[in-house]
Amino acid sequence: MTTSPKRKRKIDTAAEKVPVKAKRKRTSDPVAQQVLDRTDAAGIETAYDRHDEQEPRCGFGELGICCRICEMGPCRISPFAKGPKRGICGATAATIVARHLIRQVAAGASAHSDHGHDIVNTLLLTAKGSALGYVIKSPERLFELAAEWGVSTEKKSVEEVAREMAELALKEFNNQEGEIRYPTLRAQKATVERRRRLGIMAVGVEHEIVETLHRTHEGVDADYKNLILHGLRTSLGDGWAGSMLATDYGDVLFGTPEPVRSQVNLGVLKEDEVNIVVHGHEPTLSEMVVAASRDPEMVKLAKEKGAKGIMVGGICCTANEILMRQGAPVVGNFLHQELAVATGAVDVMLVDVQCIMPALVEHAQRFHTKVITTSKKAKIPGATHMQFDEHTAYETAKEIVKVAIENYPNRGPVDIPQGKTDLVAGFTVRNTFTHLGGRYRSSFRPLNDAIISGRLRGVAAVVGCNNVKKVQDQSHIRMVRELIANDVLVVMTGCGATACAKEGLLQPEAAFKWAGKGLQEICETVGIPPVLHLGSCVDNSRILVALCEMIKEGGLGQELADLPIAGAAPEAMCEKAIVIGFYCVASGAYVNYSPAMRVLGSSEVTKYLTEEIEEVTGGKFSFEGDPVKAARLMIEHMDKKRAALKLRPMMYAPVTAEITE
Ligand code: BF8
Ligand code: SF4
Repeated sequence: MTTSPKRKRKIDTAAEKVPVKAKRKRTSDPVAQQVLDRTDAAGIETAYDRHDEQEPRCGFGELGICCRICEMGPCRISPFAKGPKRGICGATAATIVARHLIRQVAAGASAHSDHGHDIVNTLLLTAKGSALGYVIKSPERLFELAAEWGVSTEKKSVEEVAREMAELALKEFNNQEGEIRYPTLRAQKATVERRRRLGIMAVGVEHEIVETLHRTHEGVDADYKNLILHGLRTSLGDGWAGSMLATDYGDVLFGTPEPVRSQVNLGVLKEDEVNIVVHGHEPTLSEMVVAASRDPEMVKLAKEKGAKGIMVGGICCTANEILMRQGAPVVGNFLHQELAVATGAVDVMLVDVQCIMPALVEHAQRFHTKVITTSKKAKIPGATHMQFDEHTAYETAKEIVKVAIENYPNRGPVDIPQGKTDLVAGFTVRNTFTHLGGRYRSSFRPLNDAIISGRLRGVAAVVGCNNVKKVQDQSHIRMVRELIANDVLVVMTGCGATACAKEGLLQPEAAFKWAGKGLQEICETVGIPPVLHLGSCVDNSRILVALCEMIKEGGLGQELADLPIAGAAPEAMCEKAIVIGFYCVASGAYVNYSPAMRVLGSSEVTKYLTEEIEEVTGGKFSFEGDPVKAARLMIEHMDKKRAALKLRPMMYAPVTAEITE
């Protein structure tokens, strides 16, 4: 791991060295490449072109040392011997970097948590009978949560319990005193005590976000360590409340996932069917659209227009939501959004919130595709807006499906690349480990035993986005291949999971091709892939819970920081990825994050995040840009933890990962 800005820039900006005009390698996905070749030939612009247009980047921005928080600014700190070392108010590089970083944490936390808030609210409306079309699909999960939260269910209907639970959950968002509920219910005592000692136990989701904005206002908190501690607290409000509630209440409302087979990549689009691509994040919208597309009235209408049926597939995390619960096909990850439209086969691109490129609208105008926005929080000039409202969700979903059907005959030339890959998804804390415990026993014992005996080295969570600064999917694939070759069980969410799914890593057979012998034995016995898809980005909370369960099972230490585990976001793109990194480090995990956060302009902040913070939370960051080197750092960390726990040596030597993509 490197901390000096100079060295770091060398790793993370390798793409910048390529002359702007030369077409650099943009994707490791051959299916995506086919479409890029066509967009190039037709002179159709994509995010890759806009990336190149931005070169060369502003060095101050990249290093995080420009501040525009107050109207005396903007101020810049010189990274060189000469030039200003303080802003007009006296803020140093460390203050500026830390302030901006925790603002990013707060923005990421608010994105996840606002999404969680909407799901809880939809459950409340459903319980009251005013959200037409929604039903509580998993009363079992609801009653389980009620038992965990100490809410009596005796002589109460499902709706009564749901209402009470939703009202309690809403308080987690706007609590003004006390603590969020999940850490004491789910984390270890030592972890809870550590957080209390540090003063980083979140009071409520919004409380911490508001305080972040206050602390980072001009002339408030100037102490970088104090700022970062509050960033950790804010992130815990997301990971252990906002996101965790999104997952739990999503499971109650839309059903708890079970392992499911499906397919991924642009080849899932259908030449002879109406194609609706749902893109964004909230299952409240996508679940209804999937249901409406299966409505016999809609199917009949589609046939009248000459289509054989209606295909609903997803992009980004909404894809993961409908994949996990409905087995719906995945059209692609973040950098597939423009490519899907460029096939000419998308009749409607339906978007809600987050990760939606505004460029989609202009791009879609070159084809017949209609871009429909649905959230009052996310409108794009030029798009058709059809306001989605929980009270009338099903009706609106049907209207949207109708627009797609009506648009089907308007298609111009269609060119769908034939590539698609089979995958298995739908893993959760419970069902994964029911598998690992054998068919009849739900227990983490076999997982812990496999780690203790040296059959498995540990568990790695590889999560996050695509980033146009990197070759699409390449870092995810290379890192995961290296990890599984070294007997590390990998869990994934978000666009990273889609990247590896496209590569075939989410099939049980992948274990025989690429995993080390120990991991292979586990996969064979249990019938799971070496890489487990745990869902969307808010479902990273499933990983936190799984880790707590591992500690509870015994033999692997007292808190999360003791476990032989590591996390990574090798193609991180947005503020949501930053907050995830933060709550993992706050929870005691080692996290490799790349491209590096924009902190390298302050050696103090960089050192704090990559070294000193380990003394505080038990976790830390590294910013290694090479995915294989990063995987080795993660393995090194796991080995250090294994040694501290005095676990047995690894049973098998790693296989050499032969990377060809
Ligand atoms: O919340 S992985 S690009 S889709 S942010 Fe966005 Fe990143 Fe994809 Fe999902 Ni997560
Ligand atoms: Fe400059 Fe300080 Fe204002 Fe930032 S807050 S713009 S460093 S004067």
